Amino acid sequence: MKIGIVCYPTYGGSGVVATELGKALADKGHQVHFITYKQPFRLDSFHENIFYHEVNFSNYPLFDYPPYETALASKIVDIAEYEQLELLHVHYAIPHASAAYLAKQILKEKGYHLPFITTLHGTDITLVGKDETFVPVVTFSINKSDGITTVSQSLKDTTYEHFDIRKDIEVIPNFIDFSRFKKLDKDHFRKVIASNGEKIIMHTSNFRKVKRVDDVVRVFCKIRQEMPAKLLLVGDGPERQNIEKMSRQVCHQDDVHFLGKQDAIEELLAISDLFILPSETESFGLAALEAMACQVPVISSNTGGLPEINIYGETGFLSPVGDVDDMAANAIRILENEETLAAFKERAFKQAQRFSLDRIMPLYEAYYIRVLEQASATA
Ligand code: GMT
Repeated sequence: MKIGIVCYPTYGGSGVVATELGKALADKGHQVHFITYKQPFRLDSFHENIFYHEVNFSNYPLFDYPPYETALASKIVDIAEYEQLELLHVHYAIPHASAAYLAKQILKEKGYHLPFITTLHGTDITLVGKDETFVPVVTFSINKSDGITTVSQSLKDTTYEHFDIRKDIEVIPNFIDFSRFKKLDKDHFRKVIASNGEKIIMHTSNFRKVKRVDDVVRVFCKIRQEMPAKLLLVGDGPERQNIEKMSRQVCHQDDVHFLGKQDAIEELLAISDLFILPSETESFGLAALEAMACQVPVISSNTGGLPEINIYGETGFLSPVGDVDDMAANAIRILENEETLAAFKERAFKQAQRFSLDRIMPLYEAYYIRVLEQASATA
């Protein structure tokens, strides 16, 4: 199959999922064409079945807001015709779904049929999409998609709740590539960070308000009162400076490490004992699943799709959003006893296996075939 994939190429879950899916499809012999404004950061090596097409546009002084959507739609038209794409898969509705619809209509005028699937990832629905400004276009372009998927049941429910969607939505959860995310032996590294055997707590995110990284620091302070521990904060974003300031006031500076953006997350997870994800909303929580794949239990908020991956009392614990006392108490429950910790680690790993790439990728392939059949029947 010849598939076009549109996604955000930078750091962020939706771009990671789109890129890893494209790579897996290419491994299975499909020809995959990424269409984005920058090379996706996980597209880091040559593959005979993967092609990258950059969306570029000249920055004419009249454009206070560069018309990316128009440039993207034009690029899709060009690549679809030239490469004879059979299907387009766009990740994150805004503005990819409306650009895909526009491209489809232009191609239709030329007698070319290009069905498209929209995968909703979370903030395109929960935060940005619900902004009144976007509602008409998001609703229209989701309804015009030939196939719609969400990454969790929770996101499917939220989409129906907040948008007037008249089509079926397929839930296809995010996945883990176990050839990359596995327990690695990094004991030497652990000794550098926690030379006195301290427990290592980790959080990774894009440091946006929705991630509530300040709660991570508060929970850590409470854990630190009970046992020696270190906190690794991985990632960068708008809230980082505030969090750094706050942590200097409330924690001992040697205990909290701000590591910035890191590519080799699996190496840091290899030395971690606990992962904290206290987000306000989280449609899936890929970061938590990556932790579990590396045998790290998760303390999370009880929101969005998180209960679909983090199982209470088995792979970690879930607390109401903002309840740092409960999160800290649960963290201590897991960490204070080595046997308990080992049992949580093992169960976290087992649960992550349910989301292996080998299990989830065929769901996408089967869905592609179904959508293509339906679309050609109605074309
Ligand atoms: O806000 C983010 O965390 C980034 C965002 C994205 O689209 O890059 O993540 C969303 O999609 C991820 C991949 O499907 C999910 O794992 C995240 O839960 C989701 N983020 C939120 O819902 C806040």
